[in-house]
Amino acid sequence: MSYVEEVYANLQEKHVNEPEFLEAAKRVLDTIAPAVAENEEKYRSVSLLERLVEPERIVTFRVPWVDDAGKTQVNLGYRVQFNSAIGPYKGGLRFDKTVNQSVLKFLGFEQIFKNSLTGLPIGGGKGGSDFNPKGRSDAEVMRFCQSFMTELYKYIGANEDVPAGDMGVGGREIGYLYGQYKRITNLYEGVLTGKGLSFGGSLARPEATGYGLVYITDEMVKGAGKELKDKVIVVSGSGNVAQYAIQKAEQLGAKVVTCSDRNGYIYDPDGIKFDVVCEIKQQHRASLAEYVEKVPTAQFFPGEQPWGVKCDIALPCATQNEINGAAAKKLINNGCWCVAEGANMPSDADAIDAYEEARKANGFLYMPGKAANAGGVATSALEMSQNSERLSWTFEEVDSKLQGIMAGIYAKVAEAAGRYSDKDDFVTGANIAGFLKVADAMVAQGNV
Ligand code: NDP
Ligand code: 2IT
Repeated sequence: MSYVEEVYANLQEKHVNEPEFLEAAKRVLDTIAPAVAENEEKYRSVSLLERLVEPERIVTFRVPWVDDAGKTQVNLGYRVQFNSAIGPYKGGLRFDKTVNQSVLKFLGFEQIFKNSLTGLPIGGGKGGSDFNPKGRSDAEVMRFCQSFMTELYKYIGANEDVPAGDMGVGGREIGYLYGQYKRITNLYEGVLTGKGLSFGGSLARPEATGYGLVYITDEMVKGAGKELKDKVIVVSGSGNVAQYAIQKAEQLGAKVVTCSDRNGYIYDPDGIKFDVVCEIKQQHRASLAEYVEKVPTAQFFPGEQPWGVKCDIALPCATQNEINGAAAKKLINNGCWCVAEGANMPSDADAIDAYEEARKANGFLYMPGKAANAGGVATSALEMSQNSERLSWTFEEVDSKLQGIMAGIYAKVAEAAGRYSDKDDFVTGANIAGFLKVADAMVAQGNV
């Protein structure tokens, strides 16, 4: 058995009830094997991989809060502090009923390599709760956030662990969390990112994940001698990442014809209207079914996903495992030649096998989430820099840094792909380029 196989076998035995985490760990371990082999003796002697796959710390706590009817509700809260070799733990908080330790460990593990790829000094972490914000009033969300932070504040800090948003956590939740942190600690510090502009947030952070996704897609498409202009794009999701991916893709001359939510998907042959999606999702917090009331030429397909729609490029921006093998084949058979992931791990193992087959046959382009959606966390790190120097940069300054970072990630990923596999094997490229920096720092810092 090779070193990576041994480590995975032990992990599988130990965490048999954590399927999402095991899936993420297996994918990374399988693809970094050639880089591990180059240094196997060294890595084995310091148990590098055995340490890499276990979080430095996980905190779990109960979150009691009182709903509008006066009843006490109890949720679970978590923070997975996975790896601090290259910087303070950094990663989002997810509030969704599907949250559990396995999901947060998978997200935290991915975050280590994503954050490394940005080139900025941020370690990997993730947290959240099984709290379901759907249908809750503002006052309920505030009370929940205050209770959550009343426990979490003990474990975080501007130089220790800096959470941000993820699914179900946007500007509103970050505001309530920040207020409670400040009240308890008396500190006005950059302990959270994605803050409002009036209290230390960065311009362009809300846009950053979606914009960054389109910037790196543009790089990848250009690298293959093509262009984004006039291409038809299918987007899933209609939250933070999807909204700004739609806006930037349209600004660059592509046409986005779908977006989706838990209720179904919208097909708008004239191009999805960014303003309408934002109004429904940011202001009304409602179902996308409303879209057809405002744009009668569009169609709503309840309970369905958009992967059967003919397109050039697919940008999955909703959730993990939203594209299975059959969906991936449908995309490819309909002429799709490029997938870039706005969500974390939206393609399951069978889907990735289908992309890989298409890559070898016809140069299918696939950029995995840890590279493609790194623009959000990279801009969070830029928010941390602004907070530290107590200055605010202009939108143009942040956006131009984001573009540079995404171009840099593409270059790093393509370089590692060419060195360790085929030049367009961006899965291997992203995992190895992310891994090498973390491995180097872990070896240098000794057995901690
Ligand atoms: P939001 O909560 O803003 O939006 C999530 C969107 O996905 C919503 O439209 C939601 O539908 C939809 N969705 C969620 N679960 C499902 C499901 N099971 N089936 C169908 N649709 C679903 O989250 P974000 O946009 O922030 O996050 C989306 C993805 O991007 C996540 O994987 C997240 O981890 C990842 N990501 C986010 C970053 C960020 O900066 N926010 C950075 C990097 C990655 P509905 O409207 O009905 O709830
Ligand atoms: O998955 C992610 O990279 C995020 N949710 C963003 C994390 C951050 O710290 O901005």
